[in-house]
Amino acid sequence: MKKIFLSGLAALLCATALTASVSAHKDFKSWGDVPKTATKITLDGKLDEVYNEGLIVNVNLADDGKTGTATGKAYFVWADDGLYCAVEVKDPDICAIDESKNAWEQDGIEITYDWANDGSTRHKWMIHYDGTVVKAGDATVEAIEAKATKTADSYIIETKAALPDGVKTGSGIGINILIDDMTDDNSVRTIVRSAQSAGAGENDVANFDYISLSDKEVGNETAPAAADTDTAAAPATADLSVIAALLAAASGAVVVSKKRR
Ligand SMILES: [Ca+2]
Ligand SMILES: [Ca+2]
Repeated sequence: MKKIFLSGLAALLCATALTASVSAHKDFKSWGDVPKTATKITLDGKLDEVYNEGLIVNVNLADDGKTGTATGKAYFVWADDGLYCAVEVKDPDICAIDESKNAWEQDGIEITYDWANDGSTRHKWMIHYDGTVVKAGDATVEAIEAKATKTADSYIIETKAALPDGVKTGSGIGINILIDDMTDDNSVRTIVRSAQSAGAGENDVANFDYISLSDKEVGNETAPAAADTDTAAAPATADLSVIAALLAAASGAVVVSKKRR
């Protein structure tokens, strides 16, 4: 009787776990809040300092059974002039661009935004490691700017997408990011995903989770040292109290040493 109860309980727990994992993307979970940058981003294919204060997402889950080993990190911040996404990719085998192949069969990244966050539109761009932009779905090439830099075994693609009307603080934006990692002389394609988009597919925006444009501000320059002149009296007061404290401590120390004798 007890055995039956326990196996029933185990089955129930399994069923609950399965339901949770299958329905993950239907629940439209947030990847996190994207802060607004007060420091202007330079769109040059290099990581501005302020990206370290942005929303950062690992893109490192490769398709099983493929030869690609690329991993990446996506950084998001936003400003009034657009949503910035920079992806730094470590790819030990960057293959030459092959124009005879499809846009998704080149080393590079894919970014998809569903600006309304309702699964109705698919603004997707495939951006090769050299910064070439190829649009897909409802996207236009003009809607995104991309710059890229490359080293022997890594590249950074920095993008700025203009915010459509109505997208503002508090807006959710359906999101998918992946890396196309070509290997074996550009013949094998490995898709590398983030944990958040694993299982969401490449094009089914109805399954995508989202990011949120936060009112949290980052990158603010620290206030200039005007306090030095405006509050000149304050340090003097502080100095006196520090001296008083030191004197008190010193006299205390004398008392203690007397007691120890
Ligand atoms: Ca930059
Ligand atoms: Ca590659």
